[in-house]
Amino acid sequence: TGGTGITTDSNPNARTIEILQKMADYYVETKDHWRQSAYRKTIGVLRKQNTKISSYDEAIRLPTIGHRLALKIEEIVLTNGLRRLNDVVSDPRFHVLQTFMNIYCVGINQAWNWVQQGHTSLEDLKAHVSLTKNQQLGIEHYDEFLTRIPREEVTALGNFVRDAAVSIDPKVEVIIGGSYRRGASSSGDIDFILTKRSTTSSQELLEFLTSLTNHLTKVGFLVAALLTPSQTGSKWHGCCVLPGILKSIWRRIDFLLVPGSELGAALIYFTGDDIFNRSIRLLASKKGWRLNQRGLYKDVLRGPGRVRLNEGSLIEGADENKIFAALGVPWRPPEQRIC
Ligand code: DCP
Ligand code: MG
Ligand code: MN
Repeated sequence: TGGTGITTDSNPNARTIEILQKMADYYVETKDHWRQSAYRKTIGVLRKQNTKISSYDEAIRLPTIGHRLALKIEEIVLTNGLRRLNDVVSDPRFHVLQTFMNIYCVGINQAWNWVQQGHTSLEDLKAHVSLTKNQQLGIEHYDEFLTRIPREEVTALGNFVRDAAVSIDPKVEVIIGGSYRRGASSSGDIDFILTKRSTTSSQELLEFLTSLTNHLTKVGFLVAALLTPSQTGSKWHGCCVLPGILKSIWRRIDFLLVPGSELGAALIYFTGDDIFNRSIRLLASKKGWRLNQRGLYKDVLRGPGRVRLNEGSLIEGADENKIFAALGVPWRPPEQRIC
């Protein structure tokens, strides 16, 4: 598909791989590195097979596949499922883990620590653990942050921000990226790129961002700040509502400051999806180049363990089309950047 190194799964073992992958995901979540790696290796081996592996005997003959996994492969093919996966999914700790991981600003490590300390609910956390301000906010607005934002609302919120931005600096451009730019009918949050053609550093946009967030806060659009450029350089994360609407849901909103010289690379990064980004970056690195949210670079020197030794020299940053062209990848409209 399009030469980006993304392949569709027409493997004869696709169903087996799918179920083993769910088990691997579970072991990632429970930090069982040993099982995680056994499942990953097995999946890797199955991917390389041109025929369907249906029995214990066929599976056990393959490299790295041991007794237990061979049994599981046979069970999957015979029953189109796996009892162990059902057990795992009905393990209450797994659900608690997922509940905790759905709190804004809580990662797997934090969530798993809480599970292991025996906490089983959000109420538990509120009563018994010390939470950061953002985690508290994440719990207070737990259901709201998990509520998808309909596309029309993203458009309306976008127009509100655009009007405010243009009134502060008419040369600033406001682009909605993320899942919205990919054409999604609903989004988890709203991702804005704020850019100005003439700029070469996001520093030049900091003053504008401060005016914008101050203004949007004053008019009741921004209702919380979660992360500001003083922590990150070019990112502002927070929450917003459309003013004047009764009982409006708090929405997650992200601003990314992008100098004009980096707009193309930033567009690719902030449009995603994340899997597409990983695959197009991998493609660049296979050419000995490097793609990040600032640009496409060549002459990247790497030492032992592929450790990068220099920045490389810039091929293109400003133009999204030119980055695709330089990589030799046919242009992919944002709607098709879903993996
Ligand atoms: N991104 C990435 N890698 C990540 C997270 C994000 O490359 N680990 C990039 C690709 C995403 C973009 O940033 O498309 C915006 O991130 P979001 O988390 O907002 O994801 P989406 O907008 O794609 O989806 P959602 O509708 O859930 O917000
Ligand atoms: Mg998003
Ligand atoms: Mn986002």
